[in-house]
This record gives sequence, C-alpha cells and structure tokens, in this order.
Amino acid sequence: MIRKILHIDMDAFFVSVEQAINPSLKGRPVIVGGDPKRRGVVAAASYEARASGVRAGMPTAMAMRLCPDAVFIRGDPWKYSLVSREVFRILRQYSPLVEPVSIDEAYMDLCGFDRLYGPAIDLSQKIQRELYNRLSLVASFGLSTNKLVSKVASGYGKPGGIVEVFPGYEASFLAPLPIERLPGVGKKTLEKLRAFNVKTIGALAQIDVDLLEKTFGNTGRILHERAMGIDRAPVLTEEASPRSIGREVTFERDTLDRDYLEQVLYGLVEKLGQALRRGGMTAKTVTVKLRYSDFTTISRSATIQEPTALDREIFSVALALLERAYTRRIRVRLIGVSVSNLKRGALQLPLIDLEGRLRWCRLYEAIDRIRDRYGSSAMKMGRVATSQLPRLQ
Ligand code: TTP
Ligand code: MG
Repeated sequence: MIRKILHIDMDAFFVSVEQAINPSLKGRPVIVGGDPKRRGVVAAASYEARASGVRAGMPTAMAMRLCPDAVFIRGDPWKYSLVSREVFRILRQYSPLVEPVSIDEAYMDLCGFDRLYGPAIDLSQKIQRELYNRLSLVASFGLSTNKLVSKVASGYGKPGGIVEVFPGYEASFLAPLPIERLPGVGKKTLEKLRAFNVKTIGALAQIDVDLLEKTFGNTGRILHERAMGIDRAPVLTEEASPRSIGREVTFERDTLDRDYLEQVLYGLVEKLGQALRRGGMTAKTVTVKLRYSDFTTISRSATIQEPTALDREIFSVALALLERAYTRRIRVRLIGVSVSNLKRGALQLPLIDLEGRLRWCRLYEAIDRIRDRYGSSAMKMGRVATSQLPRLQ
C-alpha cells in the first residue's frame, strides 16, 4: 500500500503568533528573540527581516544592525506553546495520527484518508485554510510517501506553499537540492561529504553504498537510502491521554470544619492543575467527592464550557460542587477532586482574550517551576498558605 504522509511546518512561527495578536505587525520586518543587551539571540524572524539577512540563532544585536527597521519583540515561550497546542488540536480534528516534532512542526499519516476527505492535497488545503482562518497563522505543507521527503517538500514550499511529491518521484525531487537540505545530515557528515566533492543529494545517491559504508559505517547505508528518498519510519502518535486525573485525601481525624475543607480542596486542585499542565492537557469536567464518617459517599460533577488547566478556574467549580455535596452536618472523613473529559492541547483561544488567561498561565508556570525545584511546600497561594494541611498524595 502506498503511504501518504503530510509534514506541516508553521512559517516564522513565533513572529506569526505576534502578528496574529497584533495585526499591525503583518508585512513588516519583525524579530522575536532574547534581549540584545544580554547577548540574546534571534528565535524567529519574519520573511521581511530575513530579506536583510537576519537568521534564527544570530545575536539579536547583530540582527538589529542588519535590519534597523525591524520591530523587536522579546519572546514569550508560554504564549507560543499555547498557540502551538491549539495548532495541534486543529490537526487532531482530522486524524488522531499526528506526530508532533517540535513546537511548530508535525507529521500526519493520511493513509486511507481519501475516502473520507478526498485527495490528500485537498485536505492539506483545507487544514491550511483552517489554520489561517482560526489562528491567523500560515503553514507550509509537504506531501509524499514518507516523512523524509515530505519534510523536505514543506521546506521547499515556504512560505505558505503546499508541495506534493508523487510516488516514484522521491529521488528525482531530492536530486538537485544541496546536501544540507537532507534531514539528519549533521555538520561532521557534511564536511566529509564536501571532501568527497558531493554537493547535491543526487550526487550522494550515486556514490557506491560500500564506499559510504566504509567511510560512515552503518550511517553510510542509511545516508544512501535517504539520498534516494527512502524512509520507512512510521508516524508515531503520542500515547493516549488518561481519561481522568484525581487527587483525594483521608483525614487523620474526621472534620466538621468547613474552612478547612475548602483549604484542603484548594491544595488538591493545585495538584491537579500542575498534573494537567505537565501533561499538556486541559479538562472540561470537575468532580468533587466527599465521604462522611458513616462511610456514605457523595460526589457532584459539573462540566464547564471552556476546557482549562488553570487552578483558579478549576477551584471555582470545585467550590460550588463542595457546596452542593456538603449537605449533612456530620463529620467528613475524605475529600477528593478529579477532572475528566481531558484533551491534549491548549486552553481555548480565541486570540482576543488570550492576554488575560496568559497572565494566569505564566503565573502558574512559574509556580510549577519553583515547586519542581524546591518541592511543593516552597510556594503556596493565599488560601492554603497559613494552615496546617494533611499530606496530599
Ligand atoms: P522553525 O520552524 O525552524 O522556524 P520558523 O517557524 O520561525 O520559520 P520557518 O519554519 O518559516 O522557516 O522554528 C519554529 C520556532 O522555533 C521559531 O519560530 C522560533 C523557535 N526557534 C528558536 O527559538 N530558536 C531557533 O534557533 C530556531 C531555529 C527556532
Ligand atoms: Mg517553522
């Protein structure tokens, strides 16, 4: 069976996100990177800035000299990773067979998709349009029988292109391209190949395999195959998300103290929020469980409109649920909270109210980092800061 593999790579990704949020930046030279005064480097440059020679990885100070008209923006990784997750969410609407490669790059296995969506090229156009309409982002697409050729093809079509290489034409598509365009060819290999006077992928494909094996060992054979446009690697999807995540605690002594229950609930929600963010997931349903001292157990659930990974949003629902669950005036022995209806992917955009939510995301991310480093007691939010809490699992 002939495979159909799509490679997607967003154009000038960090810059495009900034332009989506602030459309007045569109069409202008824009550089996203680290502080020039602190020896920061360029992370992304718009194609207009690239025309002046600006490239990713170059010192920001040098980029500003090359392109003095450029608008410079300090990068904000949180913002880009949120938008990235939204991109992946859109891709996964079409197929679960999505392999994320980097923040702005993915493979999709479209085998057998023509029955559902028609020719793969039409589907690519549809996805490209959707990314633009929903997120104001432009992506380039490469389509072929394998990952290697599709990746080269998407790069070939930048910016904004869709390039399809038909089955049987893999080697001839690659042949005229310079060897540095062949993915997986590192600096050292490049140097050695130059010493062989090999400049194009086609020239590499013509070198005797045994000679390549003698020079590069096992890599030689792989190199030869790749130069011929052969790549059997499958598209690897991420492991499936869990169905739910829960945290609960049984008190050493049963309690009637309502404030205390709220504080413990908050502590549990913090753990959930952190687990969600770590897994790159959001949740739509929150459930609170109470067990009374007579072992009767009651749980209450609610589903919210916007999926979330933010403690404060989960907590406001959990608190209302506690209200509904805590109806008897007898002691409580256990409290638990869980989230379900999980999805991999970012908080819902629209980009308009992105900023407010982003501020919270950044705050929680900073807290997650501090806790990763110093333990969970290193940082407590107001509600749980002062009281003695049981140890939470
Ligand atoms: P790339 O896909 O390599 O670059 P790009 O999306 O900016 O431009 P294009 O694909 O159109 O050529 O990288 C994706 C993002 O990753 C990029 O926008 C910024 C970030 N990045 C860095 O932070 N540092 C780097 O050195 C590179 C190459 C990228
Ligand atoms: Mg890109």
